[in-house]
Amino acid sequence: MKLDIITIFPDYFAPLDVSLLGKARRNGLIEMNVHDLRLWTHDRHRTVDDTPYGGGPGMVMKPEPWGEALDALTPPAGPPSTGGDQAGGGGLGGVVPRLVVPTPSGRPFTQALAVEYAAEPWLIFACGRYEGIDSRVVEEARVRMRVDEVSLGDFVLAGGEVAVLVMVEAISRLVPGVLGNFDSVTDDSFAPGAMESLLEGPVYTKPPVWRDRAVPDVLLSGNHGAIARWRRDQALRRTVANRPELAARLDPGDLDKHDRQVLADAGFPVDGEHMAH
Ligand code: 6GU
Repeated sequence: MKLDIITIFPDYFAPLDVSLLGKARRNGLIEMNVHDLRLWTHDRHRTVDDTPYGGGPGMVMKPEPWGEALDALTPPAGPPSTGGDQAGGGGLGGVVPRLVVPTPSGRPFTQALAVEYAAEPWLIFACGRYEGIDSRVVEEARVRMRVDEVSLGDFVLAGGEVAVLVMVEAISRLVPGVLGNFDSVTDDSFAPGAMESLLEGPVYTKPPVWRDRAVPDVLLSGNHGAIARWRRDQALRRTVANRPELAARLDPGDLDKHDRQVLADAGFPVDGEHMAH
């Protein structure tokens, strides 16, 4: 998989060399390139922003550097090239990249979207700053490639860089070979196809007693059925406490009698057809 990141702050992406991502990069599992948007400016001050039409606070990113950056990274429009893999500046054979634009006005970034992105051969991330990028950039890019404006949640960051780090980490760990242990992906709380979104319960390791606090006996019992049941109880309780809207979406058909008792004890009774609340 190939990832291109366009930003006015390439230094933000130093963490891509660390830990899991650094290893995936060094192993060649993921090719990541960070590009300074100012390379595609031509004035003395390397200007990337200007005042918004219609007035209002802050600044807007100018379209020209973005247009040139995307042109430079992507194959030219038109019939498929016959010139082999290197045709089209930076192109990846006949592959068209998918463009991801982080913005608080975007569609939610979810585990399902991370799974989708992890299956793409080529992603380009366009990090906006200030009040955002001139809208014509996304409009024009859509003519040539799939474009998603994506948000991490209902809060506002100062720019897209940190959001892209978050997305790249979520995506990369889903690329086959990046994580050692494939189960840690399929067990994810929000793994699509898990059908049931339960938060993970608490975890413990040695020593068995720490500062007078013992690890729950059941986890040391060797009784795998009892352990699985206990973990599910904890997951149900934590989901009700921290994410009642997820608990409300549980399919009653997936809940056995014991589940219903645990939910009722947590103040979240199941009414048969639909969840209460
Ligand atoms: Cl993707 N970008 C910015 N700037 N702020 C955000 C965000 C993205 N997601 C939540 N807040």
